[in-house]
Amino acid sequence: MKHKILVARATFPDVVARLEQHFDVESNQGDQVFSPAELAERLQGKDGLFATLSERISAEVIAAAPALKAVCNMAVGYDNIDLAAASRAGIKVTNTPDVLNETTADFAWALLMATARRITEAEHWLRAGQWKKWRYDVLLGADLHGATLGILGMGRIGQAIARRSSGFGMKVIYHNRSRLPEELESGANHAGYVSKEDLLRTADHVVLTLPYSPQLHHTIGAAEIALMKPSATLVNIARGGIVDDAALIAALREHRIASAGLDVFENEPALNPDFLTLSNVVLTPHIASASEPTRRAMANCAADNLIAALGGRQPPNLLNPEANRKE
Ligand code: 8YV
Repeated sequence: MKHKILVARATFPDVVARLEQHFDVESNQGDQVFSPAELAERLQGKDGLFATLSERISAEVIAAAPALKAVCNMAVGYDNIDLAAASRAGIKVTNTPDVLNETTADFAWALLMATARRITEAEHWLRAGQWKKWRYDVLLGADLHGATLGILGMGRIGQAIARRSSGFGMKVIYHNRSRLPEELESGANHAGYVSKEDLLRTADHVVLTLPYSPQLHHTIGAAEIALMKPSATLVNIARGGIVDDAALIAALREHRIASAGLDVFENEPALNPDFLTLSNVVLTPHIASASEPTRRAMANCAADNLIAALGGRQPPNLLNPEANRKE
């Protein structure tokens, strides 16, 4: 008999069709966002879950889904899943690393450039009919070339961002939980390791690419923003909650830093409405990985993991090998 799975959100129809070759699939192509109670109900009798970051797989949801054996997230981040509770319940958890590195790094640059050179603000100004004459000081921004780029969180995506900086002749500094091996620092990343404080003090542009965990909640708050240059740009493509949004809004309003480019927010998609009142932010709806080929690769990666996990094989991107085997 085929294993039963739930595909929690709409995804590429061909990926659903692929899953249907292996499983008895309940798919949510209507794209309803399930409440935790609805999710728990849908998981009754399900062996596997194809999840996205919108599904909170809490200890309660796990306890309510005794048949569940695998949760395969279509995301590299997995802060939506209580990994310890899943491991205790013998549930294998997987993510989708690597397939999104380059696309996400491209987007970090798009957001950084739009923010430093005030592209969104300029377009709004133009559309509002304010472009009446040339002026020497209209919409002056910050340079990227020759500037110092600070990358906080130097994992695979951080390194892909660093590699792109050489064309701009930038100096790259980074801070990470652990320092990169010498050959990675001096090679294509050409990045120097500094403390978080030195990074914030020295960088002209700060890009955040660190994964979220409760220990990293509000890694950037009022005190950290106070270390940054008044001319600095802050870009967050990591996760909501890494930045204290209220503190950032206050700093942007008072021009304590120049600008911010944000793809992720606390409580997204219900972002703090005060962001909408500021002209020195570029706001995007969590789309850093959203190129057609990459989102498709992520969906297929999650499907590969699910097929392996329920097929009795080691899933390629297993996050919790400690999960006791559950038959
Ligand atoms: C996804 C992301 O779009 O992979 C991640 O961790 O944040 C994004 O690439 C999102 O998480 C989809 O679930």
